[in-house]
Amino acid sequence: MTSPQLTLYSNASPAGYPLCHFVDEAKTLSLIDKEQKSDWYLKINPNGRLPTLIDHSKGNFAIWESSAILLYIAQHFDTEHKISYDPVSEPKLYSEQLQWIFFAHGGIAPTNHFMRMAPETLPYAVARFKNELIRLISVLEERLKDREWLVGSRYSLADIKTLVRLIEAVQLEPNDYPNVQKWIERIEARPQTHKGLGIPERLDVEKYIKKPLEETRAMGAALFNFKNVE
Ligand SMILES: N[C@@H](CCC(=O)N[C@@H](CS)C(=O)NCC(=O)O)C(=O)O
Repeated sequence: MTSPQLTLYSNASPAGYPLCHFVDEAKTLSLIDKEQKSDWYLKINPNGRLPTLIDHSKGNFAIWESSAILLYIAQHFDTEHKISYDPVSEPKLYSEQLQWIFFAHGGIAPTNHFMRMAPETLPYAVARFKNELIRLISVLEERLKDREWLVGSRYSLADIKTLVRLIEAVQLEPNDYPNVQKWIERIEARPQTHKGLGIPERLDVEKYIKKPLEETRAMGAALFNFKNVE
């Protein structure tokens, strides 16, 4: 599935990790140096964020938005559908796969900011997103009660996308969610996934989840300049 045709501009982030095991060349950009806002990068990604994929085999075609990249890689490089579902021969499973990818991208991903990165604790915002995250994880717990993978009977893009967005699920005790916990272990045990979670640096899911607030807050300030408006 890997191909020298692809270059991924990424970093150690939940948007980037699901993509890393599919590409031969992963280039890390420095957020501290604001490389994602440089002129050359904005030409390939007008949104000025990581990740971006370049497909050299198609005239250096650029794809941005992590879930769009994931689907692009599957469409062109997972033609045997080892880790994705086929829209033509498996339309219902393909649709379910999309549903869970959107659930993770639009639902889980935005819950992180006020709980972990904001420079001050805003009680309403923290409660709102923490409750929402707990609700979303409960949806996963229920979904996984009698199945190994989120969609169908095999590991797919839906699993990796959702797992990596979950790393932001701070302060949640894994024991409260045994089905989710076992599913995380199943995903991490897959050699390809394990490899991908090591690029550009090893993602330790458990450790990331338990990162103290001071650390994630400092990260938000350093990388994204999150601060109060004066
Ligand atoms: N919806 C986008 C979000 C991408 C995103 O937020 N990327 C972060 C990665 S840490 C980033 O580039 N942040 C830098 C910035 O905000 O300038 C996606 O999924 O690709």
